[in-house]
Amino acid sequence: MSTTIAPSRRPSRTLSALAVVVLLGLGAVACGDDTSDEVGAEPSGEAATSTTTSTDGRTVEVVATDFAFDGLPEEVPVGTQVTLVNDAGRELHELVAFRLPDDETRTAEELMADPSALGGLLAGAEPTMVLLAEAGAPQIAAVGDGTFTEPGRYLVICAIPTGADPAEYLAAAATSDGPPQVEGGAPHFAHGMWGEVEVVA
Ligand SMILES: [Cu+2]
Repeated sequence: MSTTIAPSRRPSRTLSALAVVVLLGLGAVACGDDTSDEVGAEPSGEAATSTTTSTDGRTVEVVATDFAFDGLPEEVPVGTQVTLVNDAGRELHELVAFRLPDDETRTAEELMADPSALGGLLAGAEPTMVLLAEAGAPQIAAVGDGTFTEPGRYLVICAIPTGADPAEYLAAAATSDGPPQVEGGAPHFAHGMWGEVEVVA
């Protein structure tokens, strides 16, 4: 179950921690599959959001690029709804948010720099939000609807395997309970596609 990402570029200890995170992300996608069609067809968010942040401060458009989240705010009020737009040429991207435990003092930067700590933290953790988007296509809300409903610090990552075929990945995620068996390299967060958001009451 740890063979879904290419092992050639990373030490095995790092790889196993990354694999844990990838598995978590993929599992979330599979579980939320049955709601994806309705959300993907929901048009109302497009007219309501501007290129960055709407005037009410309650909706935020995050643009996924290769490999970063543009427009991801450092701090938002609780109730803020995020939408994901994929502005990359080809890669599938996702926005997966994990609420960090209240007693977790390490920053996202510190966690991302220590794969074993990251793996330990996220093992058994459920993401509160999973949004996916193919390039130029409406987002798929696989977990939640993009709304941060609870105050706290959130780690945001994209764990899509680099180079994975978007259609193949989504099809595999929709038809399996486990991780999709698709070709791909290291998860996008290994290239820096991650961030931290503080949600305040
Ligand atoms: Cu990505």
